[in-house]
Amino acid sequence: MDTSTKKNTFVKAYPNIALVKYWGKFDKEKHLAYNSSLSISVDTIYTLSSARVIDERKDRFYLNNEIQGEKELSKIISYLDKIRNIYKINSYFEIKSINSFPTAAGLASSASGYLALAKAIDIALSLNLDDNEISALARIGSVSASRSAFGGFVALDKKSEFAYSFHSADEYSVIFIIVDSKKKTISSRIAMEDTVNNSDFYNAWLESTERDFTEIKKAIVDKNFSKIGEITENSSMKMHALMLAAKPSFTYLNGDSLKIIEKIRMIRKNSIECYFTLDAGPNVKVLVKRENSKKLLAKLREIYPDFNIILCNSSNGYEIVKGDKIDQRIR
Ligand code: 2P0
Repeated sequence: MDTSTKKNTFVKAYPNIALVKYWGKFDKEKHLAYNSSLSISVDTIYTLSSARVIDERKDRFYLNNEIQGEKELSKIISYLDKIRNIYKINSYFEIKSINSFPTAAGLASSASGYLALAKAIDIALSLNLDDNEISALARIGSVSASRSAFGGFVALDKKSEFAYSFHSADEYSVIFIIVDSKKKTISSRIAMEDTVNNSDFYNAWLESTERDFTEIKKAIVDKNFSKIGEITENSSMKMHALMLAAKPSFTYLNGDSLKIIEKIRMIRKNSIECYFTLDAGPNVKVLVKRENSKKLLAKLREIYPDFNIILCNSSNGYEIVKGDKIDQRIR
């Protein structure tokens, strides 16, 4: 790709929502996960990123068209330092990113964000990495980002460097119920360290999660939605229980999260089969069969008129998009 083609080239990456959650790193430098995880990649909400080598000695980072100060920039710089170190290069970058949804609110923005960034760097440096290598490069930014390299159901084996596509997920949708779009006050990294070190349940988490991982794969292949949903809810509740039982105890859940969990159980019992999952934040994601997704969306919007509720189908992984129009949107 020559420089003129690269100029208008953007990476559009999508978040993924873990059904079997990853929680805890055994190698904090290399970002290798203690446990296996399995996610569904979603469409509709995305991060759009470009990277360009600049003739300066410091990186620049624009997020949603605003130049970022030291705090946000330092995270990007430490990621780019890792890349400079791996590829033994001395280049500095201007990174431009747009998130179509709230950043760092437990909505997997780091997954789409680091995947978009990894691929944008690959393009800027003409590294020609394959998707396994892109997955691994995104992982050193954020473990969950490695799963956004692929579409459908995606698996990441414990301690593995890259994720892999496990199965199509065309029959399923995820509805996001955004109860709070503020940035989380405790980062996932800190929360994970606290639970690994201070939760008596951590070993039980590791053992049961490998079982969940094996069983959900079977349920996906068997198209056993009830089993997929049962494992999904249990994995999420176990992860939050780890934090509730840490010393000191903390939680990402709030009153709205708990009320919505109850409501999803009621809807499941009375009308539409659907299952909840929550990540490092109070926002609720609901897994539903695609054939019922619009009906469930309408019902949830009627019940919760004040919350932003977004319907996503499963995505096919990241995309490369080109064009001056996008270039103008990202100034
Ligand atoms: C996951 N989460 O499997 C789990 C479940 C949130 C809850 O991975 O420290 O941004 O950068 O590896 O990947 C969110 O944390 O954390 C996450 P780091 P990441 O999706």
